[in-house]
Amino acid sequence: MAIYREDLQNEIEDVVLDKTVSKIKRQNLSTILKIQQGILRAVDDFMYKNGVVRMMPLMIAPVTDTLNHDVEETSITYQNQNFDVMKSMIFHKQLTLMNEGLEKIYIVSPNIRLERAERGDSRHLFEFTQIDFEFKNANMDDILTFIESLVSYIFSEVKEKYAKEIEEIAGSTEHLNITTPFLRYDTKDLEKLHGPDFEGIASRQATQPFFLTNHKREFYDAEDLNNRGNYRNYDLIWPRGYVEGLSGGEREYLYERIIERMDELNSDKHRFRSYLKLAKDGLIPKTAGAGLGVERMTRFVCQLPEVDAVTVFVRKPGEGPYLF
Ligand code: ASN
Repeated sequence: MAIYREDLQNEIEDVVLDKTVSKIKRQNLSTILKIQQGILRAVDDFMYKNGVVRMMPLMIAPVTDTLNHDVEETSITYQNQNFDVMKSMIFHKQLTLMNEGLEKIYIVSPNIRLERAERGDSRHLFEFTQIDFEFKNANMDDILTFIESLVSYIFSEVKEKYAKEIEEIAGSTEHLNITTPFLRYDTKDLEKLHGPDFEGIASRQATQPFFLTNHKREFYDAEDLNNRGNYRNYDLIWPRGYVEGLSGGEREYLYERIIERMDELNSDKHRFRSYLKLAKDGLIPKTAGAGLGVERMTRFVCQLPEVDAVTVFVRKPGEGPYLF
């Protein structure tokens, strides 16, 4: 008997539907979500205590993060204008700090990056949330110190309030015993030492979080003008093989510098014409900041190999069909 396309489609969807229901009903989900809530609560608490003002997230915008890698493009038309889904609020963070009364801001920011199926690995989701923050007149050292305090606070809070849940899911809370300052490595040095998989190797060897500085990537991350070809940006790397959990940088904010970086990276200047006008008028403030991946942090706290193991609904690239 011939199997019709539609029958096959139905059969596949039934299997996926069963998997979806099992994922929602799985035994450890409530524990994971409680721990994640503890993380977010600690973040809000820490930001509040440190005078970092919360703003609400945007989900669509005419310009958004150019990213350092290729994703599937999508466009939403609203009032005859093209909007992109929010890949990160980097430009919105910079512009918000034009306001004279604001020095430090953060957003619990949902981001959509329609990753290609090849990114269907243990650490990518095509939709995720980052704690995205930006400080006026800050430099790399200020931000790295802030991250150390933020992470220490979150871990000590969740250890205190959710020890039972973390032990249940991760077997212990030992991985949350961290000491600051975190070590700082330059990508160039680590690459010399370990070769192309330097981040993975260093993460697997480490038992403490560490910073990886100096990545050549998006035009908005500042180049080190005293050391051209090097960059004033950074990632926080989770130890025990959990790899990158945060990225950020000092920003380019001067018109000539932005143009130089955009030329280098072949960026679409027309798309950024309004941003460039502001830069030309000297209106983009000098800032630095970073974004901390919520699901990746939950994954580390819970010591789960897959980031998609912390989500309620499947958001792993290349795992379609997606039913919900
Ligand atoms: N949020 C990141 C930052 O502040 C940017 C990103 O998510 N690509 O640098």
